[in-house]
This record gives sequence, structure tokens and C-alpha cells, in this order.
Amino acid sequence: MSLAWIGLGSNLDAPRAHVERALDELHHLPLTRRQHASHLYATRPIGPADQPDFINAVAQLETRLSPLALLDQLQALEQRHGRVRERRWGPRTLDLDLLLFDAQCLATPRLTLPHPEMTQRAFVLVPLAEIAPTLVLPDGHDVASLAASLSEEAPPAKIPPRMLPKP
Ligand code: 5RY
Ligand code: CA
Ligand code: CA
Repeated sequence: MSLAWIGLGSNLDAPRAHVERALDELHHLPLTRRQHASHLYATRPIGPADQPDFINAVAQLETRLSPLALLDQLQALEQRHGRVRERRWGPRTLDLDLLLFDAQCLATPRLTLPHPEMTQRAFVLVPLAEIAPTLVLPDGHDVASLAASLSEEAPPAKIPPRMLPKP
């Protein structure tokens, strides 16, 4: 049994509904259970400006899948949410990033672990610090310290849950 952390993001077509539904669907992937889910956060787009705001969240899964089998499942879930890859940094209905998989480090064309940009992104670290502040990355940094070291003009804003996230 492995623990995996997933970053969720959406900024197209009712982003909040996509993220809430995806949090539920993660629980039903084969050989997988969703153990923890952060609140949803409203975040300003990092990267190309003049794009719709995002809704972001992070979930922890317990899984018997391998990292690549889990990635297949995450990409299939993105497809079921109508994700279309037009341009590289276009708005998306659902983006599911495999952030961490146990303490594994991996660098392959399809998958890099830990996710290479996660330590610089408030929209990942703030929700991750909510559910796993004492988690230590393979490089020895803990999530709470990484989140505290961010300087953001517009930090992620927790949005009130419509329903409390299920465990
Ligand atoms: C759009 C904007 C930025 C698409 C669009 C990027 C996230 C992109 C992000 C995320 C937040 C990226 C660059 N339209 N900013 N930037 N949340 N992902 N707040 O999930 F790909 S990547
Ligand atoms: Ca992403
Ligand atoms: Ca992605």
C-alpha cells in the first residue's frame, strides 16, 4: 500500500463543480481510496496572465496502483471531465497532478516525482500544508516550512465548503 498526493485544479466551466466531483471520483479509482482532502482554494493564475482564476485543492490517496498506473487513471479522469489539450497553457476543466508517491524519486518522460514545480507553488503548498503539514519531501524539507517560506501577493483563499469534504 502506498500513499500518493494529488493536486487538483480547474479554471473552466464551473471550476468548483469539477474539483468537487473529482475529489469524489478519486475515492472510486481502482485499488484506491481517498484518505484526506483539503478545502477548496480560489487562486490567481500563475503563469499566463489574463486567464480565469483557478479552484485548487490537494488530496491524499492510499493506493495499490503503481505510480504509472495511477497516472493512467488520473489522465483518464481528466478526459472524463472533458479536458481538451489545445495550447499548452490554456484554461482547463480539470488538471490532476501526481505530486508525491511515497518517498519515490522518478524522472521519466511521462512522470517526474516529486512534481518538479510543487515546492514553488502556493496553490499546491497551501492546501497540502492544510492536510499534511509534517510531511517531509524526499529532499528533506517539510511541507509547513515550504509553505511558510512562500511570498505571494495574492495568497490562495480558502473558500467555504458547500459540504464538508468526506474523509
Ligand atoms: C490558464 C494559466 C496558467 C493555464 C492557465 C497556467 C495552475 C496554465 C496555475 C493552477 C493556479 C498553472 C500555468 N488559463 N495557477 N498555473 N492554479 N496551473 N492558480 O492549478 F497552465 S500552470
Ligand atoms: Ca498542474
Ligand atoms: Ca497536469
